Amino acid sequence: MNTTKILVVGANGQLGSVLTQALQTKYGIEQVIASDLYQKPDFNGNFEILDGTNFNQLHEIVVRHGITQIYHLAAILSANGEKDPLRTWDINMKALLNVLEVGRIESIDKIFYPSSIAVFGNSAPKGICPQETFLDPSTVYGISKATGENWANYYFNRYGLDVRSLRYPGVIGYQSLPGGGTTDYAIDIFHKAVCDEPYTCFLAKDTRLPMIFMDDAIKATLQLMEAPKESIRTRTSYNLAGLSFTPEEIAAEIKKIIPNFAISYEPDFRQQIAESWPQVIDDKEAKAEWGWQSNYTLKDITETMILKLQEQLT
Ligand code: AKB
Repeated sequence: MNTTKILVVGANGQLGSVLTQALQTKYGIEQVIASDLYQKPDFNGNFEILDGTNFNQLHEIVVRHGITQIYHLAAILSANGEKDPLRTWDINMKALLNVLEVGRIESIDKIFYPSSIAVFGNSAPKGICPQETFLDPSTVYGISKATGENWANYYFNRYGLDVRSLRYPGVIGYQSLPGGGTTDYAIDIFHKAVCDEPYTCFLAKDTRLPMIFMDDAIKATLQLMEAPKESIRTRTSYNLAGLSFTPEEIAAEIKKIIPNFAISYEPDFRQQIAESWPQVIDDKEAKAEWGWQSNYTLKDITETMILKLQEQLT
């Protein structure tokens, strides 16, 4: 009998929507409860309206469905978060602490908490950034993620709660749209290219950032959550790398398929955020401890993004 019952908090988001489908495929549609502030009209499966900052609502849903695992994906991202820092802190932290507390009270088997490369700031190495380094985030989103990592570690050490976490780079996928991040340009650019429109990039052409293809991000998440408990030696959050590139490099790759594609650069406040992040991530702990291996090159990603978006948008 399948006893795993999963709650996805923030199932409407860029990663949440794709991860929900992957979990439905893996565990069966009845075993997954998606939740968010509202239900999308085309959603297929079990859904609960949930504001993650409301402890009682969360607790009631967890008890009623007999939830055994929680994937907590709801958060305000780096660029949007800067518009209202105190609200961002409040929402990001309250929702996480609610999930951890419910996890503790209801003896939840496993919790997934996404962290981000936004935990790194100007004191971390820009070149190749190791797992263990100084964390001085430049955004309130990054501060909330770095703090969240420490709370995850605390709940593991203090209560034995099995919380697992990845520091995602920018996630690139055709299935869903991002919302309010600094790495969003790497998805916007494909939407414009496929619609034969010019793209004005909000980052400078040589801004190198760590990214990962959606399929790899989902694979890493499922792999981490399936790994035997004893192999998870990092209880804050694992560095996770896919590849790193600049806007100029991705534009050049797009032009190989869409030669007329035109790009210009008008860096805004997000440039400063991007410059505070590392350019390349060292994920050797993830590779050694639970067998992580990334699969996609910039060429693979560009070809797949264009093909899939052409099917969807044209
Ligand atoms: C963002 O740009 O804020 C996110 C992230 C790197 O966590 N995509």
